[in-house]
Amino acid sequence: MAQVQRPLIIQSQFIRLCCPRNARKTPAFSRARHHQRLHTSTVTDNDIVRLASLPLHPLTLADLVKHGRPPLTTSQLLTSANFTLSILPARLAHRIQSLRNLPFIVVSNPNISKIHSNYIHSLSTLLPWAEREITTVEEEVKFTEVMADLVQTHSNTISILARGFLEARKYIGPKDVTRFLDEHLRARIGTRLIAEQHLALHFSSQPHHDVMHDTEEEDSSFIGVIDTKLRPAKIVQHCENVVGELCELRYGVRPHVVINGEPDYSFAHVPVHLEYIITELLKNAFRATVESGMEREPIEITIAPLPEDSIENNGTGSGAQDAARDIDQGNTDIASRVFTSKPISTSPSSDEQIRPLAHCTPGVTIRIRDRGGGISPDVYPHIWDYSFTTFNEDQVSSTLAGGSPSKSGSGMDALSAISGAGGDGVNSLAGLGYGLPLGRAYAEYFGGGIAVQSLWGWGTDVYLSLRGVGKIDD
Ligand code: ADP
Ligand code: K
Ligand code: MG
Repeated sequence: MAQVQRPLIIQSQFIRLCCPRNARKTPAFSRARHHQRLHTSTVTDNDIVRLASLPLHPLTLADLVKHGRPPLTTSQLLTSANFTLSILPARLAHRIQSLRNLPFIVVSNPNISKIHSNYIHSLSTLLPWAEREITTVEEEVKFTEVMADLVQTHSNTISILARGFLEARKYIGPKDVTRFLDEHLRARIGTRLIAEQHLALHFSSQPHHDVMHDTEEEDSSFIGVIDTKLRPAKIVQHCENVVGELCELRYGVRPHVVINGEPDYSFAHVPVHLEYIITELLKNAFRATVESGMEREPIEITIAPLPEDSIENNGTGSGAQDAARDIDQGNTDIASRVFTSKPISTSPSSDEQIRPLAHCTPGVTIRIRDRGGGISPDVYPHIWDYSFTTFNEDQVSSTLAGGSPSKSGSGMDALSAISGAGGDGVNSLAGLGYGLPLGRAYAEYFGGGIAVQSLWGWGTDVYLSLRGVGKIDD
């Protein structure tokens, strides 16, 4: 039986990717865990109300790259640390308040309250640092430990929340859960990005950094968590291997992937975001293809860059998010939305969205086309709800036995997806029901989007649009 290759994105995903292996053994990292209970102060309700009333800093992409290309000088690192510190407490306080606004019986669920206490813990760890400046290298190292702890503490959030909301599903409806999670998980994307950017900048600026990279090329293309020369085709190939092994483990077969369009295209983006999204979309395509007995049909992936001048010419035209919604609502104007030079939206719709740099690379649309039978009209309206899934064990066995699949969504399948090795449903092919909505949250974070179009009885086309996160001057 095939060995499951663990996806890159599991726990501490950014750290693993951005910080070389040896860096993770540095004192800052190994001490971080032990430090966590030491320098904390208790957060009062007043602190939370005060911090949550502060305006959220509208984060820009420029903020992420403004400290320069690694290795940073000491003063650049201090600036990065102070910038990070100036942003995080208010963001954590907002999350705490939003958790507290859930119905009491829901917050009382042990899993949801675990997440609440994680946030209280993180804010307590940060408070002693707030309202002062980090001025020495030693302080910066300590602060980096705090950031490493923060990222680590929140690494299992998704599986814990998923379990919590499943257990509390009698008391809160799916639309309310989706509303909460959409806001919460989008905010979490931003908060992690800020913390992980500082971590990555710190570690890639250490003197021992050079010897740990395999190639110089890899060294030069990263600014913290952003890869300025990210090739989507490379991510697709990696994800195809990971998902293919999961698929083989589950069904004994795997479909193959054909990449066409412009496989050499590269742009500036956050690799782990792209990896998460592509993994989830491939899981869906693989599962549908095998369950409808079409595993001999390839899954076709087209990499279609947007024309270079599409951003400059755009005005305020509709973006990929609008396109995604239009397609959801049955608007058939896909060709003009997705395939032409119609730009991706340039105006962020929420605080959580990072604004691109002034000079954007236009970005790319990746189409994932499968022959897996499409999505039935009764399922289609629910696919963006967190926890909604048509996956269940009966369906798998009846399909494999040649019976007709039953559509249902019992929470038990989601629970088993969460309990699977790796947590967060990462090592399951399906069942958590988070793939599409969370994938879309990642895509929309930088002004992109996901549109799903189903040809019921035939197959599904998924359009993932991503804009370049900025042209970064060398
Ligand atoms: P999960 O995969 O855990 O069920 P998702 O959010 O990824 O959760 O997908 C939700 C549902 O949307 C799936 O259960 C499936 O019914 C449907 N779906 C998504 N992608 C496809 C596809 N390519 N073909 C057929 N159905 C799909
Ligand atoms: K879903
Ligand atoms: Mg899925």
